[in-house]
Amino acid sequence: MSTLTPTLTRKLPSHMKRNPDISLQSKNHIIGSLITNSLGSLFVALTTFVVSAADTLPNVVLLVSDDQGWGDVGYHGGEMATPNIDKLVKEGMELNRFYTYPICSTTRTSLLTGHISMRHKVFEPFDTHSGDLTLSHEDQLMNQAFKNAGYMTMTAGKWHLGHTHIRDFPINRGFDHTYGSLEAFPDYWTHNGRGGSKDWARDGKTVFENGYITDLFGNEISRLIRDRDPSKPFFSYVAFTAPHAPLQAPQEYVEKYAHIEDESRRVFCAMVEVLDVAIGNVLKAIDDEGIRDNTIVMFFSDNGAGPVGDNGDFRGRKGQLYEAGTRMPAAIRWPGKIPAGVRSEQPIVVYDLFPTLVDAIGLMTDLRTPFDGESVWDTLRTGKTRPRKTDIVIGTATGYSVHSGDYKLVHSNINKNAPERGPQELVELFKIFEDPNETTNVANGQPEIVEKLVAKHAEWAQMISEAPYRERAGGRRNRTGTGPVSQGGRTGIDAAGGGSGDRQGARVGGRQSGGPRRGDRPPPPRDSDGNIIHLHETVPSG
Ligand SMILES: [Ca+2]
Repeated sequence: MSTLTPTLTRKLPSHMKRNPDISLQSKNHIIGSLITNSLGSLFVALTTFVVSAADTLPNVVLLVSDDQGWGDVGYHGGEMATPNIDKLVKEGMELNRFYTYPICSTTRTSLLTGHISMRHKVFEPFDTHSGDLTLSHEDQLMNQAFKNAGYMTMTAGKWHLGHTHIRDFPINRGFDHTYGSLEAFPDYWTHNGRGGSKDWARDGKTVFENGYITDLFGNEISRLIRDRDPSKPFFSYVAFTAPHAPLQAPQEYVEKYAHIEDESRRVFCAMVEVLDVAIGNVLKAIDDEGIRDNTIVMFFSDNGAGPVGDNGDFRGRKGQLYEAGTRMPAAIRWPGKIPAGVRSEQPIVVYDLFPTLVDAIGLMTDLRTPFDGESVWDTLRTGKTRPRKTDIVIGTATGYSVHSGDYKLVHSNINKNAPERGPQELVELFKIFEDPNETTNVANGQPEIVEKLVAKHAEWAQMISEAPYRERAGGRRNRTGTGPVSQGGRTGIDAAGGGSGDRQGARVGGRQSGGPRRGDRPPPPRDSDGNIIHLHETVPSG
């Protein structure tokens, strides 16, 4: 394929050179006219045509970690071993300014829709209080676009984009193969979800397996890659739960970090290392299948770390709009297409990925709402930076941030449904390239910039101001330490506490898993054994 374009453009009439949409049939016709020129041309043209016809669309593998902070990777000086992630960064392009939303479900919504999460009324994690919230059924998801293009689509990991209504389950959202949990943070050993019952399924059917979740996700995707129909390209979305709470890890990995005094951090580091091993497992499957050169692999964390993780010197933490919550370790590899060993300083946001992949691969989409993001494929091909065409807009249920040129605006506490005695509305402006740690608010000195950005993004502020608001009282699945536990033939460690809750203070008074939790939406449907039902036909009537 790579030699086809030069061959054509060298000899094409000028009006055709300008037409990037030239069809294969047209190319064939043109080749037909070119081959009469000489025997040499004949050989070149036939060879290149055969290569282009046999060429296949690239596979895509998205490796997403959960609450892994900026400093929780080896290549950023992290204290845990992540040789596979580090190698991926070297073999691909390091994305040094890659932004996500500061919370799981909002990042995942933006990733799969190519839209600003607020557009779909997703401001917070999908959980017991999410009401009838659903990932948009109005618009095509990224994986659906790949499926329509003939890709085999697979996902392993946590879904966290709807667990109450069957229509929202991943098996009904355009994935040929699904594996893992519907909810956010199943137990790493028992695979039990909220309420203490099984939340673990393959292709929509509950399965009972032994094993540590992170290993299982890596194994599943590796197996699917090895067993795939090689005549079809594949799209793989791997949504690891590590190193999100509950803090649990295999003992042999925890022992490698015995020098770390804090038990929670010790287990967290072990969780990240097992994550890295699982990523290595997937990358090995790609290599063993001989498809490395035709596979786009992207790695990133879904949001910044909670208190057990390491967000480097960045301000804030998970759940917040400051850089610690949103600027993530990330890399992308596509040998021969994306220059290796380059660090890109191009600001990229998670909802750019869908339009970027569409652009890079030439996918057709069927969107009702245009992308909010922009293709950054031109910058990935070259490693060069350029001014963005669109601002980066990131939001939560209480505020939003805007990256625009040299500036970052953070507009906080604008939800009208928040208690009056809560934090007061706040506008901050940072020169984000000069001041990446957001130490100096320059809003007072630059009122015209603030005014312009606030006015420009009033639509999002309006949505956030009217969003449902809820206090996050109590903890989130902080588990009490139980010492070594034997699960799935492997000895593991549960660390005390360590839940990386979404809000500062949410960890106080953590509850044990297993008890019922009050909420304003029904719990997931369950079968007679209490397992969460993943398939439509097994839902009890009524
Ligand atoms: Ca997360």
